[in-house]
Amino acid sequence: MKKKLLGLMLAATMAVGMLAGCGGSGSADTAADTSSDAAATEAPAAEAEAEAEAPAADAGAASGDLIKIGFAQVGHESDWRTASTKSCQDVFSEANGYDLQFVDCDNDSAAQLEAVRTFIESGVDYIIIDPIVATGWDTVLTECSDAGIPVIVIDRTIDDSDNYTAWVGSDFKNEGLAAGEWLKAYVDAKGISEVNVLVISGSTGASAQIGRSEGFDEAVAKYGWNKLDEQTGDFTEDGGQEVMESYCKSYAGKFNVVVCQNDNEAFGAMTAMDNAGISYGPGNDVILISFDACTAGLKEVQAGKITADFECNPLAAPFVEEAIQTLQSGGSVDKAIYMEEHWYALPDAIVDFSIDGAAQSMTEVTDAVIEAQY
Ligand code: GZL
Repeated sequence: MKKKLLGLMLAATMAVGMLAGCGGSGSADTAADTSSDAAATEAPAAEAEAEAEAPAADAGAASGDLIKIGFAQVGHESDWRTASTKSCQDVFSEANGYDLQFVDCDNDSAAQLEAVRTFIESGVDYIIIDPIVATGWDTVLTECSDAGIPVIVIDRTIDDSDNYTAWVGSDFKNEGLAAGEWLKAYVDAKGISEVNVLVISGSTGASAQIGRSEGFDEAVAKYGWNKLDEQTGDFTEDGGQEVMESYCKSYAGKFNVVVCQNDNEAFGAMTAMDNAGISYGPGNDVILISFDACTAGLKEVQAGKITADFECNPLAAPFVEEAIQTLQSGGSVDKAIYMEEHWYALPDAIVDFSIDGAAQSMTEVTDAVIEAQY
């Protein structure tokens, strides 16, 4: 863990921000904004400017006082989320010079907007948001801007406004594309001609769900696979089990690939398939694909249950702190910083594949890799 974090922090200082299109249809549920003039706009994501000049941070924060941070976190739905929360709480500690106001929004978009407004009222120096859903943010971001409070978005994207200082996260569509292109290379290598796939997607309207679905669906269309169904498991183990139980009844004997959009859904799907007597993992009836690659997920790869796991890195906090320190010293920060991510499997499932012509490398899951994971 420490090695990986250090690597990321060094990478953070070298990270080259890319112009964020922060694409995504934003066509799903939107945050229910309670303010009177709220209107969840459906405008397509605006291109982010290259360099964002944040409103001047509170002078008081520069006087050696603790820097006051408000963090509105999605919830506590997954191992990934636990790691994300811990990373922020470890970095933004009082010992490091911060006063962190943390709110677990329990996957409730209205509560998340309310938390941000509470941060504004309490006069924090910075606001960090991991947006539960990608739209419905324009009004409250304007309120932050009017209050002169820089907002840093982490992990999931906001697709209906670019009125924030920076975003630190992952390219979710690329994760979906990686899973699709890997699956093509893998079934070809194994001589599997038919792909009948079931998808258990993440929380509807979350940019992680939108991007992963979009990327994987490109492979489905490109290779003419048969996608039997896609239902949301809400990024939870219970959700994954519930959907997989339904699938085992509706599609018994008709599927040979299951894609879960995070590890906790995969754990639930494994329970359901065990109960239904369906074998999965390398050399078995069903190819099980997952995302996140948390420690527990990699253990299931090593155990021969999950065939391939596509990482989404939760350790954004060091990148965010780097940005805040830059802003504190009057500097400007890149609009988008992308996290480093890897694709994991056992040797038997490590195959060569590329995304839009860019060759991809895969990482073998070993005890040492698991030990270093989050
Ligand atoms: C993705 C993150 C997702 C994870 C899930 O960046 O927002 O939310 O993939 C988590 O585990 O619930």
